[in-house]
Formats: sequence, C-alpha cells, structure tokens
Amino acid sequence: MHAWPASEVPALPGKGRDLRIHDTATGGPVTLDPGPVARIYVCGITPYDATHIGHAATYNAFDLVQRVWLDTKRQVHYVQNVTDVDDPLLERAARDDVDWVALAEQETALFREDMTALRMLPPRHYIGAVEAIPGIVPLVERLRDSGAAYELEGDVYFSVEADPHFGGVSHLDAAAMRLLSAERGGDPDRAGKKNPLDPMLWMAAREGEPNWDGGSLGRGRPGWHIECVAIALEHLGMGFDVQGGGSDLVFPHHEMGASHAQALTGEFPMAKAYVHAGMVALDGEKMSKSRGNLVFVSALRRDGVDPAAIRLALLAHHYRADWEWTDQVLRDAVARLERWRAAVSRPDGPSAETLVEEIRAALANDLDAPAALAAVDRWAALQEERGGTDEGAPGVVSRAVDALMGVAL
Ligand code: 5CA
Ligand code: ZN
Repeated sequence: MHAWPASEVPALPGKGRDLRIHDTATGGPVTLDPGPVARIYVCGITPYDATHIGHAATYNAFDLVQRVWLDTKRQVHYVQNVTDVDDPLLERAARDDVDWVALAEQETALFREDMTALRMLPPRHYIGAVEAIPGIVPLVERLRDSGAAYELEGDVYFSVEADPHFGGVSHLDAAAMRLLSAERGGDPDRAGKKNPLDPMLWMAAREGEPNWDGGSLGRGRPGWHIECVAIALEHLGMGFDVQGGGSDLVFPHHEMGASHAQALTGEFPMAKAYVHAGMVALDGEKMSKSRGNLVFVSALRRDGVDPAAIRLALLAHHYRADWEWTDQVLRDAVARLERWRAAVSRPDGPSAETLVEEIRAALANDLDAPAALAAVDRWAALQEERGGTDEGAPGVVSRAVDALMGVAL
C-alpha cells in the first residue's frame, strides 16, 4: 500500500537527546539506544470508519518518538499496518450494505489525508493485512508444525502455553485476560480450545466471507495478532525498538504478538519497548467506532479548523494520560496557535537557544509534550511583553516547533 507524503522536517542547530520512555512490559522507563537506524512498528487502523481524535492522539505520540530520534541524527525505519480484513470491517460493510474492499479503501484514503494534514511522518512501509497474507501463512504453518498451534474444526489457534513468557507484556491475571479477550476480538467461550485465551491464527473460510489460499492451512483469512507479527518481522526483524499503539492494545494484541514471535524465534519480547498511549474519551466514554461517540479529524477540517490547532490540542495532553475531548480543548489550542503565530511573525525576539533545549529535554523525557508547549508559551509571552533583539529567534522557534512537534506556524 502507498503511505502519505512526508512533510519536511527542518534541521535544528545542535543535537537532541536520547529518548527515555515508559515501557509497559517492564513497567518503568527505559532509555533507548537504537543505534544509527531506529526501528518502530505502530499498529494502524481498522478502516471501517473515519479517523477520530483518539486515533490521532495515538499517532501523534509515535510521531513524537520519531521526531526525537530524527533530532539525534538517526534514521528511522517506521512500519505501520492497515487491518484491511477483520470482523469489525466485514460487519460494518454488511450492516451498511457496501463492498468491504471499497469501504476499507475509502477510509484508508481519508486516514492518509488526515495524517498528511496533521503533519504525521509517513511509514516507510505501509502494509495491509490482505497483502501480508503470503507472509502470514508460512508463519502459521511453522507454529502448527512446531506444536505451538493446533487445529479446531479447520481453524488454527495459537497455544498460549507454548510461550513461557506469556503475560510478560501486560502482567494481567487470568481473569482480567479472559474479560479483555472477550471484549477485544477473542473467543474465550468457544468449546474445544486448549486454553480459553488462545487466539486464532487462521480462520477457515466461512460462507459469504472473503478468503484466501492458505497453503496447507486451507482457504481462510488471518487472525489479527499474527498480522502485525508477520509485518513487523518481515520489515523490521526481531528486537526492534518500539511497538506502539493505544493502551487498548496491551492485551490481547501486543501480548499475543510477543508470544507468537517468541514461539517463532525463541526470543522475548519482540520489541525493546512496548509503548502505549492513553485513551481519549468523549462524553465520559472512550471514543470508539463501536460506540459511535466520535469526533472525526476530517469533520473538524471540513469545519475549517486549522490542522495545526488539532495537533496542538493533542500535544496539550501527556500521551500516557486518558483525557476527554471538549470544545474547550479545541478553543484553547486555537488561541495558543494564534499567540504563537503572532510571536514568530515579528522580525526579532528573545533568544531561543534555551527554548530549543527545553523542548528537546521535555520530549526526551517520556514525550512530555505539555512541558514542551509550556516552554514555547513562556517564550511567546516574553515576546509579547518585552520583545527582543535576536533576529534569528522567531525562525528558530518556528523551525523547532515544526521539527520536534509537527506544528507548522
Ligand atoms: N488495526 C488495529 C491495530 S493492529 C486497531 O486497533 N485499529 S483501530 O482502528 O481500532 O485503532 C487504531 C489505533 O488507535 C490503535 O493504536 C488504538 O489503540 C488507537 N485508538 C483507538 N481508539 C482510541 C482512543 N479512543 N483513544 C486513543 N487511541 C485510540
Ligand atoms: Zn497491530
């Protein structure tokens, strides 16, 4: 699949700091040392509805990760998937009596537009589940042949007991896992499974549903977790730096992915850091396509909201916090954007040297974007109150805000 166009990342004077970030698997901060090429996999959308603010907040967090790395003069290899075949997509297409392929293409196209408008850096490899099937099938065959997977009425399940580290990403107990499994695409109550938590790797063809050649597995379609494992291993390899997504992916998705990869390679976990963004709510409930309480990025753009203001609204919240979208959040962001634009539009201003270091320090410290915004606010307030004589300062500020946070002033 093609991704979206890259917005330019301006070069800044000096060099950024190494990223220290909270890792769900170890439960604490890790300082990543990725070497010259940092590798990151971020779970992409299931394209059955438009991009909402919750999605955008999660992608904003991982865009910041990349901008911090780029500022340390590293290259970044970024991979993202599109879950372009799965139950929720097929169910929505059936409900609305539309073709599931057309629905997925239409919503993926809209996602690309939203990401471009928000200045999110594009992945080098943007891979759909359907196009990944030829890589998924041999992995499932290997898992089955090694005894880590088993067949049940033609479907193939992964055996969580095959992984001695199972639980090492989420650290949840069995009861909590069972509840989440039922909520998030699993089938813990299906009779005949070895363990209720075992996730499906390959679903045998069902009447009226799309299916593909699965070699010795028979015709069918892939499970959700193996999709991301196959794409990550093919395009990044084992032991990449960050696997990212919202906190609703900790279990089962990232747990099962790490287990699949462990059973395939003997290594655990697949990523050096498991990084999770908090959930954005609307009217007191998690924003979700299934609940329908959504604020779409595309709808805000259609209403004339500047994408830079949307981006500032996301940046005003720490990525790990759960937070609520309100009209006030957007009003505050619009006002901040106006103040910053006025501040950088003058021919000179207060020195920006310490400001760039403050933004770098804030973001390197577990992506503390609110602290970075506060630092820019202070510079803009000084500019408004007293001005300054540094002719380069407004340019440096606008380049720093763009390079490190994707906000075009
Ligand atoms: N296709 C899978 C990942 S492989 C999926 O979860 N798709 S999704 O469309 O449901 O979500 C896309 C990303 O947005 C995921 O990282 C998910 O964790 C995140 N996300 C979904 N809802 C919210 C929300 N309300 N707040 C923050 N992030 C969210
Ligand atoms: Zn995923």
